[in-house]
Amino acid sequence: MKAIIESDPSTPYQTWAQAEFSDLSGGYQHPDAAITADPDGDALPNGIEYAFGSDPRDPASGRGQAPLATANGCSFLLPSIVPEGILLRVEGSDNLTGWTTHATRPPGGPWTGPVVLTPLGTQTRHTFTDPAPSNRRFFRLAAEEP
Ligand SMILES: [Ca+2]
Repeated sequence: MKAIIESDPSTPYQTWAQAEFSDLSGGYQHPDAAITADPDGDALPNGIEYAFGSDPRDPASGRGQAPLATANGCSFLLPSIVPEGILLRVEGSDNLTGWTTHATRPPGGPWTGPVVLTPLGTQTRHTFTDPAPSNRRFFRLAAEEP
């Protein structure tokens, strides 16, 4: 016997996921609706799709968010308005296994360090200097529900 427990979404992310994945069994509770899932395979997890307002089921909708290397660091396209209930982090690594948080933006708050993000022109692309430069560095933008 299999029991299906349904409940209403209770967070802003869950409400968004329910709308995006309502056709799947369980809606926002379906594995494809998880904040770290990437059902369209575009390498942007649902939390980032939510933050940028892109379509989590259309791999063409989220183009342009990839970090770009600069001389001493990296630049990111960041959402100008972060939706409710999501925390964003810019993270760096030299081995893809251990990640260090460089900057954090809580819901409704500004970006905080230790690394300073500097807006470039449009206010959506930000650049920063790598605090631990080496021959090989990786950066990512992560999203989670706080
Ligand atoms: Ca995706």
